Amino acid sequence: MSASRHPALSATDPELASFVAAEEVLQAQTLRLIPSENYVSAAVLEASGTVLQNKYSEGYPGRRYYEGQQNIDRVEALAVERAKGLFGVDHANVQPYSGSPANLAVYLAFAKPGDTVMGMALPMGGHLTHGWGVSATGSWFRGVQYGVRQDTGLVDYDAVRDQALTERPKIIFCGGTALPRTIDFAAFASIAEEAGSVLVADVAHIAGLIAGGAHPSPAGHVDVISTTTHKTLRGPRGAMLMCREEHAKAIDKAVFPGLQGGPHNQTTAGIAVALHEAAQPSFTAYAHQVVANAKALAAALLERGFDLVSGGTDNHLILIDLTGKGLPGKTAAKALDRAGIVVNYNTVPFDPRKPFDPSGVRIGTPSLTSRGLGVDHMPQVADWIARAVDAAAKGDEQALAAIRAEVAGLMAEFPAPGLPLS
Ligand code: DSN
Repeated sequence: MSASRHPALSATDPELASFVAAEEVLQAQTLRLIPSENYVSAAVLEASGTVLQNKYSEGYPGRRYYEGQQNIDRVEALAVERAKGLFGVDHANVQPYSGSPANLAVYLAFAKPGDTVMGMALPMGGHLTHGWGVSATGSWFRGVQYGVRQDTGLVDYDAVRDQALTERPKIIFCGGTALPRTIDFAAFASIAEEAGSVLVADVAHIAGLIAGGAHPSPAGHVDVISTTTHKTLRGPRGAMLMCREEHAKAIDKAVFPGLQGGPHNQTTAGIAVALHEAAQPSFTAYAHQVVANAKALAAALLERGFDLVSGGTDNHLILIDLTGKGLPGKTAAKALDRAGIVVNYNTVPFDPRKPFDPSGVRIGTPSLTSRGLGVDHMPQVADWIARAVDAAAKGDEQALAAIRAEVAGLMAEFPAPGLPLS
């Protein structure tokens, strides 16, 4: 960040400004493969940093507890209309602060403490808030968890049905954070109907793919769609809950006054801009390119002897099981970071290792696709990953430094949205 780009921040707080500047350089020069991250556009960045954040707006458009909402109401109503149009839903609430509060609001709307809720187990690819024990959702509710088959790495829908019919959960969550395969929303819908459960699709990871037509939509199949806005959807850090009209009141009441106070209006503005961007033909191309890149990267990794959970990917995400490489996921992730390739270590299904030092790394293509990298670059990316893992196993720091320089060289050719430095 140059002083001319953020003159007031640089003048007022040069120390903080230097941290932001360093982060901008880091994001520009590294190959960011964390599948839940992305680059927002300059327009989303601008909208997220506006004076809209000076307003308190508890309530909803036309029904606020504070005056002076002429402009805020228009911003939120625009975001809501765009969300409804893009995802084909009856109702949208754009106020949840992020994914976890959004999911908590779902519990508040449909369940009582102690009720049984069902979701994918965290180590199998689910999310903390889908009833996992260490989360409030697993403490306040009776969480029962499904997983994937050990032989295929895929969800066994017959097993999910049997479990749902035995447990009769109030809520079933589908979706997660480490799922490389297409979610069959219709199959979940028939299970939820049989079990008498409210079905929630947590599409935080794949919302952008759904918006761009690169993953089937849960709309029409599920009761509620929960999503963050900052992953493949390429918006600011926030969330949305979308639902059928019959659930609109319950969802709105749960978000406010049930759980949250005033919405973050500057974030709502950023979400509105991201939704506008996601409705453009260029975003449809982006979403399909994300998937094409992930498939090409998966194929290139398989060629280099990597073991991928479920054998590959249908979406933006690849889960690598490093057991066969003899390197723990955390060691690999840290070595890749030193090589300028940013990933996160992750459990793999049936992982014999602990979550803080698991067997896998999780990677994805949303960020590199936002920079314009295509399928032709994926063998190079796989090569860097293979070389870095090999170097880590040998403790070869020079090799990692050499990869870092090569990565920075390629990244310099592909400026990132919102990062003029690159
Ligand atoms: N932390 C997010 C992710 O990385 O997938 C999920 O909440």
